[in-house]
Amino acid sequence: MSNDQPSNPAQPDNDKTQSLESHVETPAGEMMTTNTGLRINDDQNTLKAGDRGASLLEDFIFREKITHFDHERIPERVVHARGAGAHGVFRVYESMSSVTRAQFLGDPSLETPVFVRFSTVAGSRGSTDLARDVRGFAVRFYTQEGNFDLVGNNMPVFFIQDAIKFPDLVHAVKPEPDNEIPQAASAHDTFWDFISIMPESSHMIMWLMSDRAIPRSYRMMEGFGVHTFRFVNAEGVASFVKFHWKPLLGVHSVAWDEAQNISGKDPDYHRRDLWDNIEMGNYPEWELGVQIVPEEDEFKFEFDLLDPTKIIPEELVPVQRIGKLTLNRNPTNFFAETEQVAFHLGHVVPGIDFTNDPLLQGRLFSYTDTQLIRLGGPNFQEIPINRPLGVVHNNQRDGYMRQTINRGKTSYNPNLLAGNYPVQAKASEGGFTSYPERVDGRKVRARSKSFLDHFSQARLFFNSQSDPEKNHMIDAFSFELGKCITPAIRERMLGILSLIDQSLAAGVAYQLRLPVPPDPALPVNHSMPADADPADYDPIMVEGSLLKSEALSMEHTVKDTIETRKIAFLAADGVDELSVTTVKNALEAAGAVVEIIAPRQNFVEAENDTKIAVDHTFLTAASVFYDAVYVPGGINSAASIEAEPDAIHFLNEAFKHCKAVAADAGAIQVLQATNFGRKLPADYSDESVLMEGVIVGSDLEKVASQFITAISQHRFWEREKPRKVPA
Ligand code: HDE
Repeated sequence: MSNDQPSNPAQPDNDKTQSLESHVETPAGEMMTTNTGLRINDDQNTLKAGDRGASLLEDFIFREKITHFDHERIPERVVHARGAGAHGVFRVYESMSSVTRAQFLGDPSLETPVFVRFSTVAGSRGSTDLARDVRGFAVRFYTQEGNFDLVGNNMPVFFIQDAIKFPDLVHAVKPEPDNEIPQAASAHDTFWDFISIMPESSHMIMWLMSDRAIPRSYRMMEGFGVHTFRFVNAEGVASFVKFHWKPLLGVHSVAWDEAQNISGKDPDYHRRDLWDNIEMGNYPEWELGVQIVPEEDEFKFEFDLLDPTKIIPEELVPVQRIGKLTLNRNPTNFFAETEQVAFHLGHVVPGIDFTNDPLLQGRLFSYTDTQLIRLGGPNFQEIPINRPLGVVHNNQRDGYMRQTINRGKTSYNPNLLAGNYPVQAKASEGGFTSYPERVDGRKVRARSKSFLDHFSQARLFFNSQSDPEKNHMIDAFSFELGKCITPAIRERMLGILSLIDQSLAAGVAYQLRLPVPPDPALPVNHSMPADADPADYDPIMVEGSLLKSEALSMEHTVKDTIETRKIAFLAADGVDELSVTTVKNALEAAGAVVEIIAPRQNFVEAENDTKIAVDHTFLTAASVFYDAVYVPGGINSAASIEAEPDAIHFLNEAFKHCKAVAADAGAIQVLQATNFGRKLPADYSDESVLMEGVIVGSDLEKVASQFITAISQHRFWEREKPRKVPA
């Protein structure tokens, strides 16, 4: 092993990435060796008896190489198999020591190294990034007090309330066991069969059928710890806490048709987007948010804080933004880091503790257990990416692939032979002590009555969506149920939907051409206790008084930046160079990334004979990879683009997917050749904004600035109103 070069020296180092360097192998300038360090003279031919064979068993070089190859694969994760990782750092803004004794949250001068892995849940390792699915958002903090893993998702609730149902849920959503179809998709019978008889999934299903399930980028997703955790301060005072990650670029999604297209054209879309942006120095950032509830307020809510199918609406307990996560370094090796990282929500530090959420409790068992089969034995914590920053001292010994060389004769405690070392740490010395929550009760297999309202928050979610978001959900349900082949499943699901919202059920029923289930005449407040007098009933959350939560709709997300957005310029020979550079410079100054798409590779020759580098052709690019499109002027270029069916399709598709489109007035003929520009007058006079999100003009500075405003809106969903825009 040698440790000369980090893979990308421009990306910052931290204590963890430096510690990984001692394990890095770099082949530059080195000779090839066997695993025992013997230099290899011929790696092209096996050892044979004569040049026509047979091969000799003696060939230890061949045997070593092939044997290693034969054993290269490890089992993929049973869920979250497909993922992408990155290194980074976290820093708290102000000390949180009043609520938690966790050191990394108590000291703003501390920069904590992190490793993050994003994932989809249902698909295999090689499946598409753009599946309609939950996204994993697992963050490891390498703190001075040990590793803390916040193993969350991009949705704040879960399908089930009790961990014992997890294998059933996963078996239902994974490809069906007889023919292993479909891959990375929930749109099939077994999933909806299960869901249609699991009303506790109702809230999560609303998130899954919303646009949150098809993010534009990992960099534009929220993250949630889901369960209620506990903070404990140095005085031993506890409070409940929900964790959030808020992306500084806002929360954005693609259109479903766009997602399906991307899945075919670039199944690595999210992985590539994360990698490329870190390489470009566009470091993704999130703020860590916490909702803190004092212990004494545990029962003040209409729902149970221990129920993982419930959120605490931000209107009831605001999210405090307490620190920032920045991802600033790509892994050196996918397998060594992203594949071998072993997250576990039982990896906590003093000051962070658990609650009795039955899903959380079950996860505490599952994560270590799964690493034993996935990584092959009990020493997986010694794999470089899993090691904590400090040295590990305990009496655990041996096992497959042991790396540590433990000095001394003792491997037990107490001992006198070695002075009783390693010695237990007092709480004041950083020793972890569990929060002494009082627990007593009978042994029962039961579900708490406080977990039984499955519909109020599902309804709150639907009510909180904008009209386009609601339409997308109706379409998503109609797609998914439309792919189910057993009619009874569709009918049962309509029954569930009608308990959530009658207009939702009616919209889906219309598309499935099934009767709308009868209006269940829902009570205003589902979970008001039976013995309560409605006049006096005044808990913190009454559904009637919290009909909508702004935080649940993506309509209210960050829409004032085009940073890192990808814009396609469609150009051909004869393009007006000024038109390209003026708009390109303006977009790049605002932080966007511009790529030139042309009929042929390499370059286009501008009107003024300069050569402009081409990034892609219509063969290798597609509109679905970009957030917006610009058509620069130049008579010959415009004529060539107009005559290029793939270019016209590019524009039609971008329009269909509600993206911003702009053109130099000199390229008006290109827009006139599209579905949406057909009605433009031939004698077009400079008007700038033609319709929402479509800009044409000859004042290039003005076009650029209007284009920037339009791109920052992300998508013009209004265009879908007449529904089904052709492309
Ligand atoms: Fe997981 N989950 N999970 N999960 N989960 C795994 O652990 C499990 C749940 C989550 O990038 C597995 O190392 C059970 C909720 C993420 O490596 C496994 C239950 C949430 C990742 C497992 C849940 C998650 C996993 C598979 C119900 C959001 C990927 C491989 C009680 C808060 C981590 C592995 C990575 C991975 C079990 C429910 C998030 C089998 C039993 C709720 C982000 O241990």
